[in-house]
Amino acid sequence: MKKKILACLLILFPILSLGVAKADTEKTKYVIASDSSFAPFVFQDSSNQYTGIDMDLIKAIAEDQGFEIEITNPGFDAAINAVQSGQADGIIAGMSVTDARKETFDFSDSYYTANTILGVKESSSISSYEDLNGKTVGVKNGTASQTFLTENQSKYGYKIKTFSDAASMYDSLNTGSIDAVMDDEPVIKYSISQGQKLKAPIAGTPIGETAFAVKKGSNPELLEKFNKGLANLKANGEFQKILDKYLASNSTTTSSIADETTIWGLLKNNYKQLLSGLGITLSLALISFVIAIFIGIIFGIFSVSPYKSLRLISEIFVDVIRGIPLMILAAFIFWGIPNFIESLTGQQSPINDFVAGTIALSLNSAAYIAEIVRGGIKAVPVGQMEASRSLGISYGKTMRKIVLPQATKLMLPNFVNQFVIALKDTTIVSAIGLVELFQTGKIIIARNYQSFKMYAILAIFYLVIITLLTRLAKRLEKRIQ
Ligand code: ASN
Repeated sequence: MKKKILACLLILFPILSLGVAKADTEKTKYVIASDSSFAPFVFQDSSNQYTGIDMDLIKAIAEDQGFEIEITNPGFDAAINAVQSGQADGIIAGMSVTDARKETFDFSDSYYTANTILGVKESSSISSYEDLNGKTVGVKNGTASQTFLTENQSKYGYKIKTFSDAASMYDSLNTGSIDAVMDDEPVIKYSISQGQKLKAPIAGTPIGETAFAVKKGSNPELLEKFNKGLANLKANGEFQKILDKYLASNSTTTSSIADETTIWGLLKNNYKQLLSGLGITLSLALISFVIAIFIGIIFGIFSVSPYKSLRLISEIFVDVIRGIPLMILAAFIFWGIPNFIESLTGQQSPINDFVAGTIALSLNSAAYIAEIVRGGIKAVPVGQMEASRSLGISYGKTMRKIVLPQATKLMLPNFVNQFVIALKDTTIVSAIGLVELFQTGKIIIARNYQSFKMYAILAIFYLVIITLLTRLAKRLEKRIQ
């Protein structure tokens, strides 16, 4: 068994490291990761651009200090992972400075002080922590609020439910599957000011200063530039202007909740984003499927080879890949491997999320395709191979000319099936923060809380695409048959 595992790591490692690009030692541009929905710190405005205190602040500091930035918004937990694995250079996401975090992050000077606070539905009767006994409180994974809840759980006897993003958390509160949420005070208060039917019955508890962070020991110059820039902006009044823009009671920045209450309004405001998400979903599915067919056929043919070693390699590949959930495979490639390489070489080795997603999906589908190919070949009666070999025709030629043409016909319907599965599986890959169609929808919901309509739109998008593609594939299949 040990040998098997070692052999499969040897096979997988070169494949996985293909997509890994070495980072430049001299940085001209910094990748900054942030939350996907944490208004007023970071959220999408009505034209789908990320805005908020954090976005304005990091842009102003970059301009003040003369460096370039690229911002990604995968969500808080994913942003933290991105910085720890070297996918991003820094994180700005209303992030609280805590002692535990100081072990793994270096923090800038503080630019805000936030409390964590309990949010409940307007109609809720919860008015103290004691009322939470037996109730369920939602919280975003990896946040300071989660630490607060965990530390006080035995005292108040509530259950904790963790979410990977704000959208699903607030949705669950709205639908009643959880009784309360714990989040930063400015965030809950901002939602209330934007018309969300929430209230905060208990005074907030301090969770620390809010600051920008880099991975401990890396990018010290970026931290220094941030601090210098922040000091300059505080001195020239720019910083206060940014705060006022989002926090003052007459603040004019609103998300476009009002015009997004109908399906038509949702589509009208977000069609560009949805189409771009759809483009990513289709590219992911198609590219990974082509690669998967290639790898799958090779391993499928290995699996029926007269050579035991080839059969063994194929068996290991299929067993390992089928035995690992796709989401873990994607997280391993996107966060795990760069983290491992960095710990070995000391060099940041970020891998693009699309590349990581494509590799994960390709490997996953390849394992199933290898099985389809094996089944197809096995379904061709052995007599045919024997007859051909007894006529003196080589194994390779018999495979190519006699067995494979018949097997292919048998495999076709399964290929179509596998493609549909691969297309649906793209949604799983959104876990690494890749903004494909599903993630696009979740980001939109995080802004307007229209989960019923938005998920209905997404379901219809997938249904239409999958129906069209299966029809097309059926036609092709008929022609080939
Ligand atoms: N305030 C949260 C934390 O530091 C950050 C967030 O949810 N974006 O954990």
